[in-house]
Amino acid sequence: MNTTSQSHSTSERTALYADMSPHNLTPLWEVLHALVPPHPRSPCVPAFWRYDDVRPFLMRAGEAITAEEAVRRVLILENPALRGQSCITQSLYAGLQLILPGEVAPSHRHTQSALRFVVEGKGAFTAVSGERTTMHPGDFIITPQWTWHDHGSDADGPVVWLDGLDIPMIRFFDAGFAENGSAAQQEISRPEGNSLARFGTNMLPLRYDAPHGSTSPIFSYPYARSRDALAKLQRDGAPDAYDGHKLRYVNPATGGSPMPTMSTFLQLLPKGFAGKTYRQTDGAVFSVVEGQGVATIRQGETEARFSFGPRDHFVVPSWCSLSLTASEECVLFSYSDRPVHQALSIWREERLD
Ligand code: GTQ
Repeated sequence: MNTTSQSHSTSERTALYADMSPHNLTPLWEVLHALVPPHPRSPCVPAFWRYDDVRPFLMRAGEAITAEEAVRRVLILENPALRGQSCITQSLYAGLQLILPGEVAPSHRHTQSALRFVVEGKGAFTAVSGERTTMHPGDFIITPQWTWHDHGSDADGPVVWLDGLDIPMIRFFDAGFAENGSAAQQEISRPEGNSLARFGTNMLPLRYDAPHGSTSPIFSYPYARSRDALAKLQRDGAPDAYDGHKLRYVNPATGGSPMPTMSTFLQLLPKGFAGKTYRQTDGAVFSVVEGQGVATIRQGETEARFSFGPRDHFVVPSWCSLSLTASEECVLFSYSDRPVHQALSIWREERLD
């Protein structure tokens, strides 16, 4: 009896699905569990890019195409589970950009926000809204959305930086606009360091009028300053059991994240640090600046262990648990989509162990 009614309903359902499909109708009950999961199940996987493996391809790209022709000569760090989608998590983009001496990456602007984290070399510059910033390893530099920006290099060797953009988020909202500049390089109207003087000393101009909306007015957060702060924190107190000594970069005018869509962090793990395990809803991309350590990332039953050193990169997808250990004193930069989670009141963190 039961069997009969079940097979009857199965055939009835199959017919229903087939008949309504041409009308672009589909039954919720077949997908409800996946649509409203009990906890996040990211399709992204943890992944690791060793700089020694990546660098030769960057240098080959330098021979294969000029910065001018490429517009941006970048190798995208693609999540292995999302190949072809130009993203490292569902919401974030990451790439390594190469600029060679004398080259120009021409001026353009777009609604995507960008961060640069300098990985190798010094003496390249980026120009934003009429002001140049010279790049040094470990500097965190911002390109606010819809500002003209071009990159160039007076260096004597290659300069490589990590590009972090919110490209997948802007794509999700179908809100991407872009324009090319009329000249390859924008006109410089302010001396270098001007924005840091106006906004970067815990002071603001009297009649402060946020020049870039909710994005930080500071273009460059020099490594020397942030590194010095971490050294003093280490000297003065014990590290957090999960994060070591970890600071977040801020928009000095609001105390919020430097960009509306991305948070950025710098952390120091003391030599011998064995961090406890945590997970967060914001997936994060890490760039190693100094030291040697191991990132252990668990996703469901699968565990990945990445032994990292300077200039390596890795991604920790949403709700994967992470623990960090350091055999040498480490400094790690990272960025994530946390401000969006917080704006939507969906950010969660669990501190395990
Ligand atoms: O430097 O403007 O990696 O527009 C991807 C898109 C860099 C940039 C990227 C971009 C840029």
